[in-house]
Amino acid sequence: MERAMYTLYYAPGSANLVVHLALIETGARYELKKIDIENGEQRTPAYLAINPLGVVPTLIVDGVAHTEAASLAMLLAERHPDARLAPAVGSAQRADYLQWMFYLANNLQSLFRQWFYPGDHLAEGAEAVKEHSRIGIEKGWTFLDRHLAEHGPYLLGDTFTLPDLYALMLMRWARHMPRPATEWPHIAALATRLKARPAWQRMCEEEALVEWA
Ligand SMILES: N[C@@H](CCC(=O)N[C@@H](CS)C(=O)NCC(=O)O)C(=O)O
Repeated sequence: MERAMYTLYYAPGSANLVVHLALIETGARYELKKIDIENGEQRTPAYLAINPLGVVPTLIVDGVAHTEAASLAMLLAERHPDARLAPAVGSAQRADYLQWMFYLANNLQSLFRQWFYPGDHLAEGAEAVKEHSRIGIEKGWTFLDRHLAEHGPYLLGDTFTLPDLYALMLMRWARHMPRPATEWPHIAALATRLKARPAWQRMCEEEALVEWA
C-alpha cells in the first residue's frame, strides 16, 4: 500500500477539523490517528514528544511533526496550490486572506479556548473569563455577519477559500452556546453553503460527528 503523505492526530470536532477539511479539499493522501483527549492521551510522553503543548491537532508532514491548526491549514493550502484554498502570493486578495486567517486564529479561536477552558490560567477567575469570552465571541459573529452582508457570500467575496473552513469550524464550536453562530443570518447562510461541500460530509464521517453534521 502507498504510504500516506500526511498523518493527522485528531480528536473528533476539535481544532483539527479545519486541517482535516483542508486535507480533503486538497485531495492529498492522509491517515488519521485519534487522540483520546477526554482521558488525557494528549499529555502522555509519546504525544508530548510530537506536540509539546499537549493539544490537537498535530500534522506529520514528510515525517516531521508540526502544530497549530491555522498554520497547518495554511501550509496545506501552500503545498497544494491547485486546490485554490488560498489566493496566490501577490494577488489582490492575498491581504484579505491573511487578515481573515489571523483574525480567526488570534481573536475568535483564542476566545473559544477561553470559553472551553476558562480556568486554564487562573481557576478562581474562570467564571469571569467565560463571560468575557461569550461576549467577545458574540461580537465576533456580529463583525463577521456584517462583513458577509456587505462583501459575501464567502469571507473573500465570490470565492470559497480557507478562511471559510476556519470560520465553519468555529461556528460548529458555538452550537451549544447561548447564541449559536447560526443565529446571525449571513453566517447561517455561509454554514449551509459550506456544509453542502462533499468535504464536510466526508470529514463528519471520518471523525464520526453526528451533531451539527
Ligand atoms: N492553538 C492550538 C490550540 C489547540 C487546542 O486548544 N486544542 C484543544 C482541542 S480544540 C485541545 O487539544 N484540548 C485538550 C487540552 O487542552 O488538554 C491550535 O490551534 O492548534
